Amino acid sequence: MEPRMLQLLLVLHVLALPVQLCEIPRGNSALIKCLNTELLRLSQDLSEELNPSVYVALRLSADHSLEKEAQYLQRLKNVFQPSASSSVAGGQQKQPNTGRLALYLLALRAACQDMETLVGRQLVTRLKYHLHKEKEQIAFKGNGRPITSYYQYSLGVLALCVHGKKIDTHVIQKLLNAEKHNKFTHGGKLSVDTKAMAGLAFACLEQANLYEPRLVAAISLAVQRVTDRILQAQTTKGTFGNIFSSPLAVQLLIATGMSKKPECPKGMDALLGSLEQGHFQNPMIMSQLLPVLDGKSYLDIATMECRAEQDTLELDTKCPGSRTVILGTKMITVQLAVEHPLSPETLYNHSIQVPSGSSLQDVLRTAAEQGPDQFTYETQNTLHGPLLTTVMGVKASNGERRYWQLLQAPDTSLQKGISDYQPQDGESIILKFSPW
Ligand code: B12
Ligand SMILES: *[C@@H]1O[C@H](CO)[C@@H](O)[C@H](O)[C@H]1NC(C)=O
Repeated sequence: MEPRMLQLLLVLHVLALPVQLCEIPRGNSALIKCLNTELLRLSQDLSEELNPSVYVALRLSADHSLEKEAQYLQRLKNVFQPSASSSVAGGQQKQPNTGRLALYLLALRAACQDMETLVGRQLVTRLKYHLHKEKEQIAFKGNGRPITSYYQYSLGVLALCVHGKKIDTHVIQKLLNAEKHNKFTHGGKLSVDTKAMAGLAFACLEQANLYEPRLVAAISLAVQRVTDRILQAQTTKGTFGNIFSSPLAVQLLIATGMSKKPECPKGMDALLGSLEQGHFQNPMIMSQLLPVLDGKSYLDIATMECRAEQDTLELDTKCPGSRTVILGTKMITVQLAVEHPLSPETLYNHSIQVPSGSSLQDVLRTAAEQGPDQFTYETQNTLHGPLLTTVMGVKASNGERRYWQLLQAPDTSLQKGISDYQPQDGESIILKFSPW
């Protein structure tokens, strides 16, 4: 054989090697860069909710705009450490919940901030106190449930862990118990998102070298079980749970060295496919996704050094149509019904006309402007977008563990919130007061 031919064969052989690891096929770098740029753009948009998770994603990326990241960090500090800045507008900022505080601490670690300062130590103490309160709730008042959720509880444990802080073993024990007894649910169904977040927390604790062998053994077992369950949760489409829980699920697989399993590249394919089709529009989900596409997980925050970073990310990268929604001139009809378990009749049931391309939130707004039965509703801003909290005067309260579930008639739970979901013509939406 001619030497050149041999060379060619060798090259072909290398190219044909199967992609065993959960790696991103090279051709997708433009797609990933667009996601990165979109998150950077969101961080500069003052009308967007400040979100430490967006900051974390920007920091975990290989490509940076260091100046813009620094500006965003400063804005986060102004909100989360109002004492540090003199005159924050309003001044009466609500205390962040466990999860937001945890995300903020993750952000500080991702910025390589020195925590051995007065403010730094105060923040760590505050998060420890939050977890203590959550733990008390689980043990005494909450019937095995924390104040917020096991998702936020896990975020709290993870955040302290990436800072190298030792966590009260009782706090860890409660999370281990919850895992054992399948307490990780989302509106009554098992939650892959929560499992993945708990798994990330366990994986961090396992590597921390701070706990006695018996506890470490229990933690290792939990890591195993959670990853096994997540692998089992893979659908034929390749997602783990639904597409929106898959970013965190793949983070866990990356963090636990499971990326060699065939499930991982399959999951990655599903994520890339959905990204290409523009299914990731929610800043929170986008921020959970970007690290995955760089082969990273939240565990990698623990070892970040913030040195020699590539400062080349530009806002003006050309990307296919971003979040701008074009409302059609065509009108569509959406049936809107409100159900409450204690009321034998539906509280409201009318058809609403909106321009095509409208969100469910637009439908609610239109319904509220129309008679004769007055539809009323209230929302609350969260890092995920506007959460529907009150309908027809009935408020969903955390204490009672009730929420306004969004359904497509008769009983398909929507996978998006009111601002992201766009109903089709003739679709029937039910707002149902449900337990979780
Ligand atoms: C816990 C949780 C819930 C709990 C929240 C109550 C509680 N006390 O914690 C309950 C069960 C009520 C809930 C409800 C819903 N959820 Co939910 N939820 C989560 C979960 C697991 C964690 C959220 C969290 O704590 N974040 C961390 C903290 C720090 O951020 P935060 O902003 O302070 O958190 C608040 C918001 O996230 C808000 N919230 C929770 N879910 C949703 C969903 C939407 C669309 C919005 C706007 C807000 C919101 O509740 C949190 C606590 O106050 C995420 C998983 C994930 N990957 O993020 C799914 C998740 C956000 N939920 C989701 C969905 C679809 C819903 C529902 C729309 C389901 C439905 N068909 O009704 C409803 C909301 C309906 C409404 N009224 O507007 C999806 C969103 C997907 C997307 N495309 O954006 C996720 C990603 C799960 C998934 N993989 O499908 N959820
Ligand atoms: C609302 O009304 C429509 C027709 O008017 C009916 O088909 C539908 O079953 C009603 N929905 C509920 C939830 O009662």
